[in-house]
Amino acid sequence: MDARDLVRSEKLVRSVKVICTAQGLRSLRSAWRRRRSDAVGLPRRGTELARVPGEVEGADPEPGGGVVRFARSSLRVRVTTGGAVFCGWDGAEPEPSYALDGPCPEADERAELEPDTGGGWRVVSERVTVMVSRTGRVEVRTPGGVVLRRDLPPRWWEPAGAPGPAEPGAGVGGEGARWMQRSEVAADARFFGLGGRASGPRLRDGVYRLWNTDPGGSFEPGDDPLYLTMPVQLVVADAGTHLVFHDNSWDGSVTLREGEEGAGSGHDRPGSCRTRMDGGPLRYWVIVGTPARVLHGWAALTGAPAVPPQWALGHHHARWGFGDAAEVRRVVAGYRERDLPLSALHLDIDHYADHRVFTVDGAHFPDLPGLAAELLEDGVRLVSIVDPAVKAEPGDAVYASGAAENVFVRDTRGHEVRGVVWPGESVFPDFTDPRVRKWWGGLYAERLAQGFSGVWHDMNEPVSFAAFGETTLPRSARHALEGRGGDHREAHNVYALAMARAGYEGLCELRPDERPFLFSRSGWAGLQRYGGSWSGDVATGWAGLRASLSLVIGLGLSGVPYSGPDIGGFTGFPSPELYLRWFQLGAYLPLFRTHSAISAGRREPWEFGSEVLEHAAAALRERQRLMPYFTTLAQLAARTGAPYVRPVWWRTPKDRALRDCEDAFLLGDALLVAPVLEEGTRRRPVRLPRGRWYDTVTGRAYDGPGKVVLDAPLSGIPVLARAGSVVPVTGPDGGVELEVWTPCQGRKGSGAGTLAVETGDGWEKPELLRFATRLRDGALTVEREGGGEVGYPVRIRGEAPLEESKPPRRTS
Ligand code: NBV
Repeated sequence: MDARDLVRSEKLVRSVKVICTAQGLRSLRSAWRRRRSDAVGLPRRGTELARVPGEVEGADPEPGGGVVRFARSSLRVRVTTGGAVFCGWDGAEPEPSYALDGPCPEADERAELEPDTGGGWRVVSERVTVMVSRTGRVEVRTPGGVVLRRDLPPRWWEPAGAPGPAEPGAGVGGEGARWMQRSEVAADARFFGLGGRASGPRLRDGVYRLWNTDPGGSFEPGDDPLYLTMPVQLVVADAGTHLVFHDNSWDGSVTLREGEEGAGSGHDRPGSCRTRMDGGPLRYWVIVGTPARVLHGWAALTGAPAVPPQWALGHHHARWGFGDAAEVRRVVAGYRERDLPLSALHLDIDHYADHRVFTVDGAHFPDLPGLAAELLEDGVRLVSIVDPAVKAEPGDAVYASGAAENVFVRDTRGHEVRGVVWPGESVFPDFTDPRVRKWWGGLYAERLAQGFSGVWHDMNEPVSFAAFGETTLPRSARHALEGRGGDHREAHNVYALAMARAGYEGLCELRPDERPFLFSRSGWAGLQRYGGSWSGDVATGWAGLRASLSLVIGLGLSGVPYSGPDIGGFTGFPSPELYLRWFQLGAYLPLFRTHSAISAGRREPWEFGSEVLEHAAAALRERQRLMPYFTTLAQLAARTGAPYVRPVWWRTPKDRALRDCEDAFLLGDALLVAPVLEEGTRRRPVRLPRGRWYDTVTGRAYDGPGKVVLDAPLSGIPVLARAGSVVPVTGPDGGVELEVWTPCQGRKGSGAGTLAVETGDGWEKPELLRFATRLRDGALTVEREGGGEVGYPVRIRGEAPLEESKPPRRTS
């Protein structure tokens, strides 16, 4: 029996135990109910007819491109002002969309539809050319004519007698057809993204399902799908980088196959990607450019990432199972007495009365507002878990108010859909209804009154326990879908996104002077507008540690830059070494949070012996020191879409060795972090992008591209700084200082860095100060771009000290 079998049989034993309890019986009943409602509520898939577009018949120009007509379909191509290209089959338009932030971007009037040789059509624009063949093959090319992506003619399977392709918008919000499209990319291309995936960040050959799923128990690399899927992929190849987003929230899958290069024979096998959807429109966006440009374009389309309040960039501590206020006080005192910085403490479902959302267990937490105020004196904020399920009981105040307002999801017969979650039999608000979002947002007033400073959305895939079948709502459950109407097949993947919107907008209204702090387990394209995410229930083990890094990088490349793992893993008992390595990685990730399950071991840094405590304390202090850098990265993410945590190929996507490197990352532009992901490692190879890099502990210089082997003692993981970079840090007196890493000598001897001048946790947009560094004839200068005083103390690091002509010592 291998480890996976063991986990499976443990899960089986658990389900048997669960079924023998009252809650178990409820989940058995609920699973039957779900099966029954789908049996009557879902249309039967009878005879289906397959369709392909057929031969081209003509084209009609429109601003930004036009519509190419085929015998059995049509394709709209529209280049928009930011350079993003929209392709919509069968009359699909960019709107309505859950992903887009506000109205669709304007068409780029300069892009025009022109006839092409061979009966096809093309749209030429500044950054991209789209070629449409006679049979509906679409090629996206660089302005130089290199093909980045070739989408083969799609295929639909539609119920006989369903709305035909001639009906504009068929399939948007309606029954529509299943469809499949195969695409080809360069043989050397690598795939990234698709939301939070445990095996990545490079997405290898396999089928990746698009259906937000609680894996149950915990997950490891290989478990797929997880809580937060989204149909957005980033494809990185020598010829260029592009992003493709299928704006469709139905259940589906993406099958990826990396290409093969013909070892000089010239016969390359292209990489391929097959996207299948169970319904909904076939419409997609393509954005072409450098990784930075592409992510910028993606944020322009789907919204700027919310900037977390400053305190949310510090250390958070959580646990499912803090028994009472006294335990919370003890934990916070433990941090204080050991002089360990702590920004926030999270209360899980056990602080609720009988697990009911928006309540407090008064016996164990008799004066929560008082506790919150007391902790705040120590600079510690309280964050509350918020689950979407509401106990279906007339005496429950939230249920009563929701029932009166008619906010809960109903089945096809008009009855409330009942599921089972922590409080027992529960109902689910329909967040796809603006009216319901407003109602739900108002409920956060209770959380604020209890003294909470932020919220943590959980179980919002949404989960409803089931003894068999899917642990979610019936697919036939009805949803408002912004007034269009539809069912759970279309609403499932956007449920958490809409819940995040409800929470975010509620908090903005209730506390207008402060930026909300919200992070959510599930979500979809656009989640970043409202907050971040976290890894969910990652299994404790070295594999889980690796998976948690993959998730953070993948989410960042999918547009959600703020996330982090449960440090130490959600389940079980990490060894002191594993805990420490997880902690050291977590200190460089946006959400820096220790957390664990109720049955798991403790995660306080002092629980693992004095050596771990000493090194964890050092990691905490380093995080504190880097706070101005993290604040700056949060602002840059909001303005440019660039994630804080970037793959090592971010600036050099043509470096193939870097494209395959998954065990290190760039934190902003300046730092390269190489965590320890294997037991017993005390030295590790680090692949460097081009340029000079300094070991931040020894100050030694290394020149990339190439591989170096660096010490990784228990006291700290390797972190390198880019030559010439300016890293804003907290100085010894508590003020901001600029850490300048000596640029290279000579022509290439320059660098830069940014500081976002902190303005508090309100909405004021901080000024961004940019600094340039230069080393000429041994003299290092630091200047503020645009003139003016540097205004901050400067500390030179690296091997060539100020005013010395000695070039930095080279090592390889
Ligand atoms: O609320 C309890 C847990 C929570 O601690 C965890 O972080 C979530 O991912 N929650 C899941 C529900 C229970 C999972 C077994």
